[in-house]
Amino acid sequence: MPMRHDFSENLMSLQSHILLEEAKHPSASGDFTWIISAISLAAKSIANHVRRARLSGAIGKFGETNVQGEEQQKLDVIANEAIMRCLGTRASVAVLASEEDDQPTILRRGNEGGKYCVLFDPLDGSSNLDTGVGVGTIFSILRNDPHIPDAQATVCQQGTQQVAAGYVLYGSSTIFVLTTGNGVALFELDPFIGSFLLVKDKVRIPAANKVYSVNEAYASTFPDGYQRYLSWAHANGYSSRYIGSMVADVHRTLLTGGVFMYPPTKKNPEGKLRYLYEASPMAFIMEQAGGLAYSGERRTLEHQPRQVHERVPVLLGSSGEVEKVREFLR
Ligand code: AHM
Ligand code: MG
Repeated sequence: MPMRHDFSENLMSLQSHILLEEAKHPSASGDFTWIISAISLAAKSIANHVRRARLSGAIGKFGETNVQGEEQQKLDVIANEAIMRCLGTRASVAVLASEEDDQPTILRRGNEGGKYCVLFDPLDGSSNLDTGVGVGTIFSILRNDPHIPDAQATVCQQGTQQVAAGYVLYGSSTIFVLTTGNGVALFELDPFIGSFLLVKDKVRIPAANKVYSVNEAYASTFPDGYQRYLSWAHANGYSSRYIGSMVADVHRTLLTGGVFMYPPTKKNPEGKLRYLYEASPMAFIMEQAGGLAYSGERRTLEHQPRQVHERVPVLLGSSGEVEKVREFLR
């Protein structure tokens, strides 16, 4: 009797997934596949460093502050280097912009080529590293306009212009979440074969879940609307979850629903999170999963940044929960 195989459960790597996506666009050149493969290589290297951080002495401060005035951890620097080294040699990358670097790095100008700009936060939530809490890499891919000579002006694009966005969560497992504007796909690193394997395609965020995620210690300095929302949530059976690592908090919100917020505070009147490589890619992922993302009155994706490290307020998550918060903000 011939053997029967179940092809519905075939293994699909991140690489194959991207190749399949590209095949849907007859004009695609494969450049994009190279970029995602570089990010995935960097992610595996970073995951390895994060997993062995204490054993290899990579825990703790690097001894310098970055352009945002934040103290760099050793692993911030290691992660930044890993991404720069993996992406720097790809011919399709024109500009790289990192949370850790003052100015974007121009790799190729004008007719030297380079179709894309890659913006990233190499290791978000790194102040949590010493305690073994999940941290992550966030990235956003934009098209490069070779006619704009200035790197900052090149990357200051609205979130709606993103070609792709994603994050890698270095948690109890290493998770790669990606959108290219055609839904959200979730991959998990199989450490034994060294590949990110597709776990779930077309991820959808639940429309509602009575959970909010915010640093409530700052609540007395939030604008009124947020304070009224929190009082309402307290009276209406809500639960709170806050890790203090955006990638981990957003990932939980994506899978189980609820709302994640970083409102304006007294210390950070514009909010703390950076637009181009934190708020905007996460907003793209949320919307592609059926959720919502706002920065103030405006959809986060419609915000026009003026500076590479610009900060915006963040409100994202389940459509029902985000709308509820917005009722209080009006
Ligand atoms: P970082 O990019 O310097 O790591 O800062 C961003 C992190 C986010 O991961 C997290 O959502 C936020 O800072 C937490 O800030 P706070 O400690 O003020 O709640
Ligand atoms: Mg960050």
